Amino acid sequence: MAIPTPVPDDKFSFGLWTVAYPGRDPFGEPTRGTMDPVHALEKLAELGAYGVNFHDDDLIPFGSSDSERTAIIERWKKGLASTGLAVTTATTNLFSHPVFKDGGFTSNDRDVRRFAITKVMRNLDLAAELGATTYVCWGGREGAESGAAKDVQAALQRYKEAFDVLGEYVVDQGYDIRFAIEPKPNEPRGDILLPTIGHALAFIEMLERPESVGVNPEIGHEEMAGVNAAHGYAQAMWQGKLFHIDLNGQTGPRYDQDFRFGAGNARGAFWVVDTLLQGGYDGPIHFDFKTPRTEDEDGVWVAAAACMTNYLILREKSRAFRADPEVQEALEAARLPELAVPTLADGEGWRELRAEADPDVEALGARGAAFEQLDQLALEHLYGVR
Ligand code: GLT
Ligand code: MN
Ligand code: MN
Repeated sequence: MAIPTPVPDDKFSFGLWTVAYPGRDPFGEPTRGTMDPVHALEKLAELGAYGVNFHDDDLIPFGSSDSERTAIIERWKKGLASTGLAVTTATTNLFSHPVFKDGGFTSNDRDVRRFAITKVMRNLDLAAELGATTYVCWGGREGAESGAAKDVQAALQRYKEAFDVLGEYVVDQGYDIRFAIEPKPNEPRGDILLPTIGHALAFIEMLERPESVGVNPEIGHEEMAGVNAAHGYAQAMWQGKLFHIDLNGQTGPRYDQDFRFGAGNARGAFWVVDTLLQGGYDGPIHFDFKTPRTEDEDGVWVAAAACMTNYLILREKSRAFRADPEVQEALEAARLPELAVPTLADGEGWRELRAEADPDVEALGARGAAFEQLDQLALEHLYGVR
């Protein structure tokens, strides 16, 4: 199989914090220098990316004066114009500064909560100015390490209040922006609120404007929770809530590895790509990875390019899998077309169903499901022997 080259039409995007990650971890100092944001734009454009996104503090260091802020933004805008990269999403850093040690929207400290909402409003203005239509909210510090210190019901009420106020702000300002909540089970907090896609989807229904809030699931975070990431993406699409995606690599429930996409659980990555293609997801294909601190800057660009290459490889494999006549037969044998047929016929209700004689349950129980053949065909495509 020829490996396709990434082009802007593929809609690949990267967080500024991903390529600029200097390699700091809880046990060690950075192994790479600070990356100039405009240099990041140039390199990403050269590699074939389409877009970029950023936290307020990734671009404008926390505590910058108004004039410093304006100069940074002007330079950034020039970089965007000369590289042609789009700003697909933006987000707020509500986790690095000590003020956010107990979270932003759900901190027990009311003054912190008020500051957090204001910080988001300020960056929403910049997001709108730069044309971002999705605003990601990762509540990394919204959580706890201990029991009584967090009244979870009260915290969720405050979380809802923040989204309701911010939703009103976006409407009043006339911005074309939707919010995307990014779930994560733990790290940096011992336990984080809204730990999985399912928790976030349920939370969204409690908001004043549920239609303007969706999810931004990250593969690695779902795998940290031990759940099937592809199933989560599918449910989010089914509910019309897959507003954005974070693709990366993770091997099972452990610390957040943030490997380049396609490293880690390769089989899980294949099913995520297949799920996105089958479900018609057409938003940016965003990578949220961290290059290991063993690498220098060259290694960063190897890893960034590899995220796109691995996506394109898996996209080809998913297409080939779906187009394979043997797979179509196996899908039929596994009754996939039948799953798409409503259980009750048109006009039928519980009365008709209740009146029906029972089927031959023993014969039904003896029917094989024929799933193994189908799954083996998928693996053979993935392993490259078909
Ligand atoms: C942070 C986190 C990511 C989130 C980002 C958005 S920042 O690096 O690990 O998963 O997507 O705030
Ligand atoms: Mn992560
Ligand atoms: Mn992420």
